[in-house]
Amino acid sequence: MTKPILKVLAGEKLKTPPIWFMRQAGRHLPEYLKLRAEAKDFIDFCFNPEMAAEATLQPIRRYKMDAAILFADILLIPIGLGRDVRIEKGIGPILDPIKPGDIDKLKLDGAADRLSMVYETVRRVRAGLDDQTTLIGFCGGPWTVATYMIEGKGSPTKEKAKRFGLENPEEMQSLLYTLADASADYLIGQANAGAEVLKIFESWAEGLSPHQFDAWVIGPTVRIVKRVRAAGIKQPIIGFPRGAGFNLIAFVDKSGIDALAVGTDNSLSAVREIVPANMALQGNLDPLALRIGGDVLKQAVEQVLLEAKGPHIFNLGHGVAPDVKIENVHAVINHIRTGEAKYV
Ligand code: 1CP
Repeated sequence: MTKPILKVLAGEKLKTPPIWFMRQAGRHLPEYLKLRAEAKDFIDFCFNPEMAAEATLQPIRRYKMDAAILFADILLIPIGLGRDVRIEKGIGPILDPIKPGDIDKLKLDGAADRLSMVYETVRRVRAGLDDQTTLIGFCGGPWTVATYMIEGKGSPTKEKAKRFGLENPEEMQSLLYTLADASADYLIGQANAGAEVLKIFESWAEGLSPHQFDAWVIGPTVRIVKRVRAAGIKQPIIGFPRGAGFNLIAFVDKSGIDALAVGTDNSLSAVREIVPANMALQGNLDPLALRIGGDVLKQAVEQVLLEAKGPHIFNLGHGVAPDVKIENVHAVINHIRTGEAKYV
């Protein structure tokens, strides 16, 4: 095993941590915006293996990141299940809000097969990577995907989704388990096509009571991990329950994930205390520091390096924002790889 990310995920602490950034592909890159202008819409872009593979590889060429993250979206799964999803410029995702009575009508049978264009993207990306760069496939956490399906759009409070779960607990479980099964099959498809690591983005795990977190986040995650393992898939799985707070302890204990991506709201050294010895941690530079640059960024990077004891993959605590300057990304990478901190 020579790829640095795979070594870290196997429990090795490297002198220089490997690096990749969530949302490293996409809107902060001029080459992405140019390519994106050629597609009819964002969903078409995701389903076009040539374009999606190119977008995946763009940050690898520009930054020599240690991992490529498949260019796709967590909201392809609802499409596989037969729901409409649009991504509107300046607004974000728009879906037809799902009602309790619609859940039985979701088309679980064949859901992951309807996303097979994504597996073709995975094959193309793998063929374009060298022997040091790892390809990460992913799905959304069922709760996070369900919030978009129920609310019909991004929501700061997720109140509608929480009400849905509290007022219709059985339908909620059925929705989350349907999403878990489709997502597991989708991850299996990606792994079989060449994804070397799998990640579950539970981006909206914040603000749940321990009971809600157990039912809506941990239960469905366990279901995904079990189904993926039952299919003989050995790829390490990174969990990212962003904003989980104290619920992180139960998540690490019960979910079955192999590594943990840590958000900006936790300290890596505190999280290290609650994970099994040698569990890889990924994170957790503040995305705002990457936007600001200069001394703020330099100090934030040094803080992360100081706190990351044990196996560590350097990343952000959340995604790269569209207004991030390319030279700031270069400065971070240079600082970590050469020890030279040239921030402007
Ligand atoms: O027009 C465009 O270019 C659309 C913008 C965009 C992009 C570039 C969307 C719509 N999705 C993506 C790509 C994407 N999404 C990737 C691959 C690129 C990479 O990481 O380098 C990945 C892994 C995602 C996953 C994703 N989509 C998440 C989980 C990760 C996270 O950042 O929390 C979530 C929550 C989404 C939903 C989504 N998709 C798109 C938007 C604008 C949103 C809403 C995000 C929000 O509500 O803040």
